[in-house]
Amino acid sequence: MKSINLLTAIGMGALALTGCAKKSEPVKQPNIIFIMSDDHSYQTISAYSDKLIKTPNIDRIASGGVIFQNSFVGNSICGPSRATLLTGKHTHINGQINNRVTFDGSQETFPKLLQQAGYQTALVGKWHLRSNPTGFDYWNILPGQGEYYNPHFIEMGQKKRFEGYVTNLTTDFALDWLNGRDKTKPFCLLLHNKAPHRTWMPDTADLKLFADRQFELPDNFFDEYEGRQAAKEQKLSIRESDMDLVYDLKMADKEKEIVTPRPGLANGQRNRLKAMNPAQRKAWDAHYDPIIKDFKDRKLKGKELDEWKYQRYMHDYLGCIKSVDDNVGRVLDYLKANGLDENTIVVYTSDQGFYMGEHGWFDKRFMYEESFRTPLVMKLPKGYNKRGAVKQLVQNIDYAPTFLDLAGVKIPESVQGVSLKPLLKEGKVEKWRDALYYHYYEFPNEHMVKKHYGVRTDRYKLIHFYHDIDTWELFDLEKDPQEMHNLINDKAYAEVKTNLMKKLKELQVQYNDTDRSKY
Ligand code: SGN
Ligand code: CA
Repeated sequence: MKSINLLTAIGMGALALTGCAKKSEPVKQPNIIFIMSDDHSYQTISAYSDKLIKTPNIDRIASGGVIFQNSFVGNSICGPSRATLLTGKHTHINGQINNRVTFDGSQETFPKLLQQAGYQTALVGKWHLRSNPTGFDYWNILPGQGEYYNPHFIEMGQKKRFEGYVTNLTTDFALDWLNGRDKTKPFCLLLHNKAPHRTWMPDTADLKLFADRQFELPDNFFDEYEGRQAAKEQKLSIRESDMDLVYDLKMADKEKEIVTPRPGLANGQRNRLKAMNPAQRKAWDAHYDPIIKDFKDRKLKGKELDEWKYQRYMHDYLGCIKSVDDNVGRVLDYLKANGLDENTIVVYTSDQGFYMGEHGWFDKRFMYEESFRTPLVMKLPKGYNKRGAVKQLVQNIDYAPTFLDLAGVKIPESVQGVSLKPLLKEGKVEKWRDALYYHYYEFPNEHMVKKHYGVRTDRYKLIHFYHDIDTWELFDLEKDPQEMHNLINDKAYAEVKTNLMKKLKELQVQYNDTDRSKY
């Protein structure tokens, strides 16, 4: 075995380069594996907190490098986040302000620049940008949101259905590409999971994993949104029919006695079950049928029903994470077995954060912490010796310039993010940004989160909700990390407010977001 590994290693240009490098020197043109899941909250990664689940493989990435404690997105929703990843620009600049518009694939992106610098580039899994991917030597994407069971993939324009579970299949395709790639060139692989996106359908192997766990409700699960009008008027509540019993929580009883307000949704979930093969369906029903029966017998109401919904949600969401983590393990094992361990940076992140019942919610979109933040861990290649927590404020506009910088490619002037490279080496970083900018646009639409923009510093956050309302919110994150007390009219915070207003204006000028007439 050893000699085969050695032969493979010798065949690899990038590794050959490192072979000549001195011990502590960074690898020239490291390989890049960027794993991004869809809607994976930092609350459900044990490198951040093991209160809800253990994710040993994602944690392996963190322990081989760094864990960003203050990592954020610029617009907490899928398409916008992905366009920002590719361009290093906020969404009002790259045009992808919401999920409804089509990404302009003719613009400059980091995969295109890496290709020009000699990298092979590939994209596998969720894409959700409507136009065909550009800048990739190979792509194999899910159409739209993709399906969990027996999904279609579109491989370089050819649509085909595959039998199996989406997270396993996505990783299979990624590893197949790695195996077949031109081993004389460095590579950049984007592996984008569908999971754990709604409707949170775990693999049959993982259905029962959390069945016996009773999760504690978040302290602010029964939030009444005092002083926060936009929070009151959203439609992403677990406690309301926004979280549908049949669609989201799988109570698709055969008798069709459980009727929910949006029959279209229920039908959607029933159709998903019909698309399963007999073995998948058998395992599925063996798990859910007794839960459905018990649910019908108990006739829950009020807070008991709310709490039951929360438990069901957690069980299914966390079941999806288990498969994501297992598949991250497969990628790490592959790198190790193929001698790619030392010259590859492995990044794990999500397209945004997600609510695990905080404020009573699921979904994302708001600039409140749970969805504004996103997990970010990196296993670092040789020569990047920083380990443990990174505290600086970082944002998804920074990914593209970071990868370009690591590859030794000049970062275009028009890129709005900054390279994180200085944070990946030991030693003090003297100057760093002191505030982040955020802007969300998808209103009115599903979940009814109002348009808003805002600024966050280490300690404070200021948000302006606009369009059909005009409200401001100010939070002291040190005293009120759950963002329950809007201090906008609190005299004691008058000076803080003035400074934040000023900072917000500066950021809008810096990022060229002063003209809101077009939104
Ligand atoms: C779908 C979901 C929403 C979700 C959006 C955006 N509904 O519309 O709950 O907010 O995607 O998610 S579903 O009925 O289709 O599941 S995103 O991550 O793709 O931006
Ligand atoms: Ca998402």
